[in-house]
Amino acid sequence: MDKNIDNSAREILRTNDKGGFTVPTGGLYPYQWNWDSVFVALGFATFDELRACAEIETLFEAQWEDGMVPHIIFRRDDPDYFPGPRVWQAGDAALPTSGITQPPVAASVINDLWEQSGSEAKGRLEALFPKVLEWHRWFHRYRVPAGIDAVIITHPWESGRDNSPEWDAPSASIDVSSVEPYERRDLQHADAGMRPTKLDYDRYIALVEYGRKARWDHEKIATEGPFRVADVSMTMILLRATRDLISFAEKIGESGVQDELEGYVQQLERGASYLWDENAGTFCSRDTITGEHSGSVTNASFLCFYAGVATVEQQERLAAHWDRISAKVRYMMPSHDPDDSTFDAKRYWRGPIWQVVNYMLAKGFAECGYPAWAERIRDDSRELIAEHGFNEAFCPVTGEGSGGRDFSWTAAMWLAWLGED
Ligand code: 9WN
Repeated sequence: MDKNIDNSAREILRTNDKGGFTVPTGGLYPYQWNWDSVFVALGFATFDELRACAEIETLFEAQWEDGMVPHIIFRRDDPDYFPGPRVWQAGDAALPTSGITQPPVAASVINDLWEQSGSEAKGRLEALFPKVLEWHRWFHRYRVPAGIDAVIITHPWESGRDNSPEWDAPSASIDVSSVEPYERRDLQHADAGMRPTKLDYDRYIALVEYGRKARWDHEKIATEGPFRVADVSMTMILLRATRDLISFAEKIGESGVQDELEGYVQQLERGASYLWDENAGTFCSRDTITGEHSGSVTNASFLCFYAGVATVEQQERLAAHWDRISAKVRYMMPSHDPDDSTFDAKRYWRGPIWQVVNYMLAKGFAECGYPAWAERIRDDSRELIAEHGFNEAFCPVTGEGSGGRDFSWTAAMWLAWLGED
């Protein structure tokens, strides 16, 4: 273990800790984000397991009555971020939130944390079980339509992979003509060449305005909204999380939900088939309005291993992509295919590496009989942090940091996954 890096990682979590919840980084993201907090709990657990519980508990404090856990919680208004609570107009007056969700990694992380925790933390994690279950039910009520069986996102931000080229075609028909004037704040904190474009932002805001006008009625948004894409990462993550929720339920004696959860697993396995693009030889997202596959090979395509869902033939096709991509970039795993014309090594989810996705990938590879891939991912991830610091993301060609600095989930990944010998 490198003690200096360990100390810096803990220091970042302490600095970004705003009292029971952590911001992803100062300035650029001054609020609590959903999947960031859950991954951050893994980092806290390495030195303070009760603080780890608090991170997930504060996230679930903002859970909506219908079960949705929102993607941002606005505990106080902060001019550093746009769009803030006044734009979203969601959640309740006491705890304003955004109106959309993010990848449901909670069940998987809680299941892992429970295994390693003492009795007090175990009890607090068990108390989260019904809340996590309600969130999974929300997905199945609103976002996993029969016949598609994969998870639909209604805004690119829900995927957590904001400007992936996977959203380019499905976003093209979003009407941005009536977007109210706005001022971006992200560009005050990060290089414009690393952030989404103005057109991307106009579309993001058009979708927020659509949802606000629909009063965040998710039944309407998911059946009539302008952006309804079956997302490969959401589907693989929810599938994995459901398997982990079944395992957690067994451990804590919650025996009444197994059939329901097994039904969800079967449905999401069918959803994975819906996302398989035979032509491109990969799992990828699919526009449910046009039926078109994105045809893209992304880091999310490889989450099929984490979800335990690829057949032998599918694994062979993905292995060919792995060989091609790993020969092309210095560091694995880029968020987008370097052979694709839309690849952009520094711009957010169009190329850079994200440590939290690498963490899930390595887990899946190790479990599915690809130890060399898991090791490559881990070695590269360690080197990126050791050489370039705790960046939001990293260029897969040079290793250079991109986006925000002193990033909470990158620090957490070091502590929970990369720092050990
Ligand atoms: C919008 C906080 C979040 C991450 C996302 C990442 C980025 C926000 C933004 O930052 O998204 O949600 O403003 O760019 O794409 O995965 O949760 O770290």
